[in-house]
Amino acid sequence: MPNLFKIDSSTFINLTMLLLFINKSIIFTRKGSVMKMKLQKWWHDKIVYQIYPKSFKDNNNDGIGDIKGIISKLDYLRDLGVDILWLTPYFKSPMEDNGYDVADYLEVNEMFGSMEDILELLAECKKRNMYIMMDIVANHTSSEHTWFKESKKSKNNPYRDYYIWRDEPLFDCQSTFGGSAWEYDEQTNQYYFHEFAKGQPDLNWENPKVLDEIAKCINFWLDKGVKGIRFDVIHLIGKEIDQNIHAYGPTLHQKVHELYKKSYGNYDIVTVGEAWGDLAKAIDFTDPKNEELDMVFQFECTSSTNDPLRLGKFTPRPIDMEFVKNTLIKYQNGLNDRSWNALFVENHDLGRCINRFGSLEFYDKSAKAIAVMNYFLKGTPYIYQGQELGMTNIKITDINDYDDVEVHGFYKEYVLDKKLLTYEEFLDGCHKEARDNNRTPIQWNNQINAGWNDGAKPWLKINPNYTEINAENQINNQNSIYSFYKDLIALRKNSLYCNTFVYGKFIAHLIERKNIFMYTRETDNQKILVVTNMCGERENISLPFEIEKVLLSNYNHSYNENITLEPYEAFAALIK
Ligand code: TEU
Ligand code: CA
Repeated sequence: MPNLFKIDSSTFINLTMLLLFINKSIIFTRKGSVMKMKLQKWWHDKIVYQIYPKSFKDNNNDGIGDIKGIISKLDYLRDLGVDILWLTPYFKSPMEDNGYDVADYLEVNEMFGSMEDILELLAECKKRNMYIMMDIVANHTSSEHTWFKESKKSKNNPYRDYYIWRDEPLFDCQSTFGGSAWEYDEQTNQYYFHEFAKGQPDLNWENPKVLDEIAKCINFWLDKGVKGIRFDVIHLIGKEIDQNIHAYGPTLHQKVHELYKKSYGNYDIVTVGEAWGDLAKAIDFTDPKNEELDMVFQFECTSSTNDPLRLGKFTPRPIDMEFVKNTLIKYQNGLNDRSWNALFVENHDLGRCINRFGSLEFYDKSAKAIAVMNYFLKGTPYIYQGQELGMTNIKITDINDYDDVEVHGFYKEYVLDKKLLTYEEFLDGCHKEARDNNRTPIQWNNQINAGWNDGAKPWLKINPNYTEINAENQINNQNSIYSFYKDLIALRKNSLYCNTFVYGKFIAHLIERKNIFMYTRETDNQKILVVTNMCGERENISLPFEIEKVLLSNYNHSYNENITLEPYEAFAALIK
């Protein structure tokens, strides 16, 4: 009688391959005679959209955005084509830093709604094949967190070592938001350390209990169906305060790996770290064999307008697009085949990309060119709310109309205390770089309060240009920035080209041309060319390729070998 359970080795290999194909976790490509394995993840072809809940949509008309507001716009987001919604912290918080001061990781911020609302959001996302990415602040909590309230009580309190307490301020450390990073506390006659605002005491990661607590908080949400995590300032958790080491402390990677093991490594989710550093550090974090993070945000491009020789972001300098190009190329080549890039030009801490990377003179073309340049690179595209509408920086002329703790911290330090900048100079810097530029309410239509709510005073001013720049205006206009983003996403996901956009090799061309960013994405059987003129002048180029078909363009041109590119002209094309 034949043994039904006995299979020969080749059948076994075929079955295994079949299973792996079905599972979509591994693909095989032939390179010469060698079989090469590549790991495929469910999120590799997905687009992330960042939501700042306080500003996205105010459903109950109390002047603050909310979760119900997000739910009401899910179809808008689905139509745009995005898959993963990264929500900045929606946890209980006194909002000194708009939620990055967490008072309880397991509770929903009442301003935004309830636990039921979050569960409803998760369920509504699921119906639309969309996912939620949460934002975990592991470096610090709010001073309103029970851990800190306990910690403050006495030197013997079991929570004392959850935070960093010293008898004296060390090394004259400055807070990221201006002023000293040490705050005196009368009750126990010691100082606690806060890298950010006073209300954001740093957790003491040298205490192993801290890691266990954070792991528990993460698992709580992953068990509810959250599918991604963005880690706030994760490069800071290994700090050695007594040696004045803040970023990339000696135990950082060991801690992140341990967190992976105790929490998210046991779930099939996607992770991205906010990690200010360089390419080598990005590789350490994201090399899959290290089991830490899937990708990190690199800030070399977005922070290049901050003048380090003067007062950083409050004395901005013009963007150097050649530097941006070379930096993008460096990360594409550096992470290629090893780990994964996070592609972004905006977030809730930056000004709008048209103001920073593009040109108001060529408003429409530069908005589209920035998208082409960035989102056909290899990696995961992140779009920040309103970016797809071409929202711009807001002109604020009264310091009191800014909300951000960072603006007020540096206003006090640079203008009032040290008199390094005049009021006008400071406001000028804010107009270019302040975080509030990206936090103004989303402009949904040209009605009262831009359709963001029904007329209650918004927590932050609405950009008066909402009468022109708003979603309703753009959704049915084929030439709008919104439609361009939608077309771009659809193209990236088109089954004919998707594999090339997601996995194709990145190769830069015409690198020596200052204002031109030209690259190809290549697989064994397909090549796609991406060309961007990154400046407001005409540029002539000779194409080293033959174009088969233009796939997306911000001008209606047909292209042959010699091209005169208009200011901010950008296109993607299939080439032979
Ligand atoms: O930001 C970290 C950070 O160092 C900067 O982005 C900072 O916000 C500042 O703009 C530099 O000039 C993260 C969050 O993204 C930010 O919103 C929080 O305020 C901060 O951490 C503290 O949690
Ligand atoms: Ca509200």
